[in-house]
Amino acid sequence: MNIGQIHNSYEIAEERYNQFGININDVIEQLENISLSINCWQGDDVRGFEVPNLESVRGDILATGNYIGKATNITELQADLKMAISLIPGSHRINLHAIYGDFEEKSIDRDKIEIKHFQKWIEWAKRENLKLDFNSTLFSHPKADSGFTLSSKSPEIRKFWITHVQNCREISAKIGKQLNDKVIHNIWIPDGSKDIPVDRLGHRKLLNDSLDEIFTQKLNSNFMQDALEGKLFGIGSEAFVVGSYDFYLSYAIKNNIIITLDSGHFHPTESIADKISAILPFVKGILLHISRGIHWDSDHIPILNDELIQIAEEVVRVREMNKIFLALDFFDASINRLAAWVIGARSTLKSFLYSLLQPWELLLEYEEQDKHFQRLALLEELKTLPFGSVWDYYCYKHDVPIGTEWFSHIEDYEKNILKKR
Ligand code: RNT
Ligand code: ZN
Repeated sequence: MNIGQIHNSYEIAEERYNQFGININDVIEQLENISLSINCWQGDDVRGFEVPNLESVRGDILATGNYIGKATNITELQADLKMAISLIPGSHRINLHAIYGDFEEKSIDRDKIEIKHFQKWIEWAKRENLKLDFNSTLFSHPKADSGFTLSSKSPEIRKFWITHVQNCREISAKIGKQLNDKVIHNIWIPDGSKDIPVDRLGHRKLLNDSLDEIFTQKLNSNFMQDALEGKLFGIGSEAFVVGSYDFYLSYAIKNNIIITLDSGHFHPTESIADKISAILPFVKGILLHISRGIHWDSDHIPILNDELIQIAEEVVRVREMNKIFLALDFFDASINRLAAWVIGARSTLKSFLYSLLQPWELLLEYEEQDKHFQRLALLEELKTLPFGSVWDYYCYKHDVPIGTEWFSHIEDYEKNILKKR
């Protein structure tokens, strides 16, 4: 696309949106403040760099596909991320999991990880001008094979995982200190059972106690904050999930902790968009895991569909960006993994741009005056306004490829680098 065309289309869009009282330059500024925490685990199908490299026996984390070129070490993953980020407009964060440390070919168990194992990431983040987030990893490990970690009935197993999470919290705070930033540390556990248990309460009491013990460790809240992520079911935990949404929402409210809402973690017709305004007044914050479930929590690449738009609209409408954090959470091993990041991130950013380009005051006025056909018709009208021209301009402004121009970057990288791995 030539630059003249981009400018012309942008000017037409400026006028069209102006007719509805929307200043697209202001909108672009707002979009620039939207930062996504990009999931490093899309780069290698959630395998990580531990020695030995263990697979989840339960399948709750299940990447299907065998596309060539997955990253096998930190250097490769950093190079892949750098390439993908260069095709995503705006400034974003990288979300790490504890299994992505620099373990130097040594077997370092989860209860032994330290900040030194993540120093390579910190130095890289400094060089690339990126911020980091962090996750404890309580899956793909023999001590998670029974199906229970923090809620296990075995005191040794619980102790092991409590130590792991405490190490991860400390690492998060140290990353935050070195990058002068507040790192979000997210906890998701696979705990649950395939079949109907008789002691749900017992496991939930143990999870409560383990979390209480974890949070007795006081860290500098300027550098890290915790988030808790529940789930409806997993493969291997169909009948019972200890850390359900009800459990964590209650715990998060009681203990002033961020709650994580993953768009794949609810009943298929239940949308996390509606939950935002319902719980935001009561929680410290909401971390969104943007994902796309097809029939189940399948972690497909997010696309610009109604569900994603509704989530972005609600985030924009509640107007409390300081309490809402955005992260991507998907893993597709059947497609070029860098392209997966680019598609997921660009679609998510598009959903925010689309939501920001709405005449909120006018829509509200219609609603409050019971002008319901006008509200519905205007929302429909917005769908065909030249939002794509604003998106193209946004990419141009941020010096990333416009439209399909990014394909060739990925194709070359695949040919020259991924195919040779
Ligand atoms: C699992 C959760 C969790 C993971 C990542 C890898 O169902 O969604 O967030 O996907 O931590
Ligand atoms: Zn998630």
